[in-house]
Amino acid sequence: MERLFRAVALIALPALLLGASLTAGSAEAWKALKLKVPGGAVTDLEIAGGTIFVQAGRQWMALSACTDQRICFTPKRPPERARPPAGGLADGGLATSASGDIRKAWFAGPTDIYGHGILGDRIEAAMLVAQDAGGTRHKIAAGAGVVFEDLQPRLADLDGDGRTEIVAIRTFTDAGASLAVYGLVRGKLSLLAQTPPIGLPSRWRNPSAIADFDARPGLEIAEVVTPHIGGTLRLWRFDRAAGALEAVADAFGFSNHFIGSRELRLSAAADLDADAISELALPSADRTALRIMAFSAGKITEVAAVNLPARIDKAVGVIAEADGPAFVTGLESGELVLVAAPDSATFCVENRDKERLLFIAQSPSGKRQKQYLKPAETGCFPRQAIATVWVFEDLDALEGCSVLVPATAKSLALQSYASFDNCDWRVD
Ligand SMILES: [Ca+2]
Ligand SMILES: [Ca+2]
Ligand SMILES: [Ca+2]
Repeated sequence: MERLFRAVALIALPALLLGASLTAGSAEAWKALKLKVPGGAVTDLEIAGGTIFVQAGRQWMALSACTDQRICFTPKRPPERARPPAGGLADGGLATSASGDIRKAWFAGPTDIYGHGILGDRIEAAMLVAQDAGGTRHKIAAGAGVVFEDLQPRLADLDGDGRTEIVAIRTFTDAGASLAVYGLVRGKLSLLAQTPPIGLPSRWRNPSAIADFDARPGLEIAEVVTPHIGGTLRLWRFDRAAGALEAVADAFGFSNHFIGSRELRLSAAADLDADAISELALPSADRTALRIMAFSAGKITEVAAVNLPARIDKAVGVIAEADGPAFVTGLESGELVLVAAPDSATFCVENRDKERLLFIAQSPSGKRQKQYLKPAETGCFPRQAIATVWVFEDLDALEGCSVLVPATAKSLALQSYASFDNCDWRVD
């Protein structure tokens, strides 16, 4: 390699900077890329303040998008998870909001009246507590024969009126789970709207995300109904005046939880195409694929379904790459995967010459990756790792060709090879 790159350095480099045309991305699918994690198998994944943290070999690391390896790992512990005050659910979380009339919410009043036991233990909550902007606490009971089969309330201003709504799973011990919305009404914590329960005991549901999933004002609630037995993805719209949740759309074949787990975040919303409307990533029913779904005109459509080497068992996080958001999640196998759109995923080079040739991709900082490509063969490299592509007849060749790859380029083809930098390249 030493010899090769010394030789390369001698080549005159009038590297043709070809005018790149921004053609539409190819029909290439979204991809899962296995991330090489320092420390090996990932044992835990946490998301805090928009940052994804993973634990491997007892070491916690924060993930960030970076140029050469795509994802960089920095030793760092996630902040301690906020817990409810005394009397709160022991394994519950504390929800906080920076604005609105309700600033904190948590579940309290542990009870064992419901034996479903799918959230880590057989203890659920009998009480919802909210703390308002003035620091006053307000309580409401789940009701007779009813529990909050949930770990942490979700705070959001669903209808954009400046008042905070609380979204919780309210389960009837004889009829299963319903999705409920609470809020302050004249200073009193009140049930504002709820869906019908599923209809059978031991039937649960898990919210996936609260975001603007359609072009209409307000945030919608995306949830998975019966995630353990072949779940339905359902979108709900909150109507405060009508005191109702209105079902907007349905799709089948999802899961965002497995029995016994306290991790409820097996899904994430992100605006993937920069149209200010969120898309949703969540596992398939058997959790061996990450499905990316979009909502429009009352319909749910699949943007992509990315197969994974093992089942998802950790939270799904969003990471902002240069070309747009991508998803990171952990698998039962201890693997960590990045699920990314084709544009941000890879940059592919096609060999249209009639000889087998050696292609070397060089990153902005000088890191190199090589691949031999046969005639008509295409090789792909991580997109952000490409600044220059070289081609040689073989590793011992003294001269070859190079081309600078503009940041806007989608793909590259070598039309024909000729030594001394006389190659014919095509950049798209
Ligand atoms: Ca509101
Ligand atoms: Ca909306
Ligand atoms: Ca969008």
